[in-house]
Amino acid sequence: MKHFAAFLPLALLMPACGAKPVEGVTDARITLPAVTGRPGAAYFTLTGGEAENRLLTVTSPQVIKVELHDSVMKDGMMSMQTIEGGVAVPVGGKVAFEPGGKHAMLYDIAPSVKVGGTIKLNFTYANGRSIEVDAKVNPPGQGGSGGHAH
Ligand SMILES: [Cu+2]
Repeated sequence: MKHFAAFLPLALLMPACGAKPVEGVTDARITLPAVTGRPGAAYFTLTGGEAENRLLTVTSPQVIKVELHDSVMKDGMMSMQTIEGGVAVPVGGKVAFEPGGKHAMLYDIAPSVKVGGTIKLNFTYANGRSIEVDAKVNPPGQGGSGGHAH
């Protein structure tokens, strides 16, 4: 009975229609740098599944190095911090990586990656799961590249 009682609040979080939350990545897109050689940025939404998970890394076969960053306001200036230890994805929740907030910084993007095309992004989670998505490639400046000057 003790275990059943502990499980109940979790069940109440589920949508009324009975649909189970699906862990995944939606709306993935990247913005190319305005100047070749500068980093680009990737944005996406993480959706939580039936168990809490944690996004650990984002990688791409077309990018040398990817870092997870958060944007923070400091002394009236927007600056970026590397996210340490990954990002928690709650059960059935959503975590948005978007301009002005969390993002993945893309260092050294392959020249074959062009506006209008796609780029492969791999999302690796704490439970060992890996999700590959094709992200849309947007031109520089679209989706707010402000605050990306490292
Ligand atoms: Cu950044």
